[in-house]
Amino acid sequence: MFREEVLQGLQDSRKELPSKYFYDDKGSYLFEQICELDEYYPTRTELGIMQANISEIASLLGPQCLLIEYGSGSSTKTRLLLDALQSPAGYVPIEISKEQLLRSVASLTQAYPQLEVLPICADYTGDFALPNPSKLVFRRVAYFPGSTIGNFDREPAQHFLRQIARTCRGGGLLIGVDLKKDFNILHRAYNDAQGVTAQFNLHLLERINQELDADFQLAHFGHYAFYNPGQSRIEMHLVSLTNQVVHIGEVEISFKLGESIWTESSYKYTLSEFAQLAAGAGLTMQHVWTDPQQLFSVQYLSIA
Ligand code: AVI
Repeated sequence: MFREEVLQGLQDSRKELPSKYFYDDKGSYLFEQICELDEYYPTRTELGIMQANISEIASLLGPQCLLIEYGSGSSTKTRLLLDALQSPAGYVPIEISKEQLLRSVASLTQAYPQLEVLPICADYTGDFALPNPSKLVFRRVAYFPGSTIGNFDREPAQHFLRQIARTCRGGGLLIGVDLKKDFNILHRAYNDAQGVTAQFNLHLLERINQELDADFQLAHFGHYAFYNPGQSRIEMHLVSLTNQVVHIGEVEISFKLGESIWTESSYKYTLSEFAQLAAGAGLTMQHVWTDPQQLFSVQYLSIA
């Protein structure tokens, strides 16, 4: 799958690579470093919103809810919710990395001995069967923090929300959504002074070298991220700094000087734009929490 998607993406007239491939061990580590940067406001802002409003959030989710986390990673943010929820019926972390899933399940079961943890090792955008907890479920609630929804183009984002709506019929979705703001704040967040985001972006080429027998020279590509206001998204690219030919196994890919590989989009929404997107997928905005500067939002949407 990785090889096919990489070759297909690089043989297109507009070269692109799927951003989901950033997250191998080193990529996940670099992303954690990004989350700690002064310039990268989303992580700490979302955490602050959650901390400030956790009792209200927990009471909206209600007692005996089955919490289903899409792309649970290390489940660190989830602990805040698990601490506050009233007798949760269970926790279903969905994570593609088996090692990460096993690690987080082990530490969660230790920290929450009463909680039934029902892990699913899968790509959360695909199909999976939801396990049945032994406790009575009053409401299924999907949890999708981090504004990862911003990394989906609009149509796939709506498709994914529709999938959540099917899984959690009669329940809801708790989601982190990054908001539109001053372009300069956005620009800094994706062009940090230490160059960690550049390293994260370039690591995709390193991963292709390691896993697909390729010979990308990282010094021959440059990190380029900007806000595209017409499309309401940050676009992240790797720009070829020279005319060059790269090999992926037997396949040759040529790059002209200045040609780019589009590696990620990160869409930013107004509250009403997101409410409209969600409504199209059958979700109704119930409550929105933001920070004082309105940089980020945590939203609870209900599903009929
Ligand atoms: C995971 N995702 C929400 C991040 C974002 O802000 O779009 C990924 C990222 N890319 C560069 N910096 C962070």
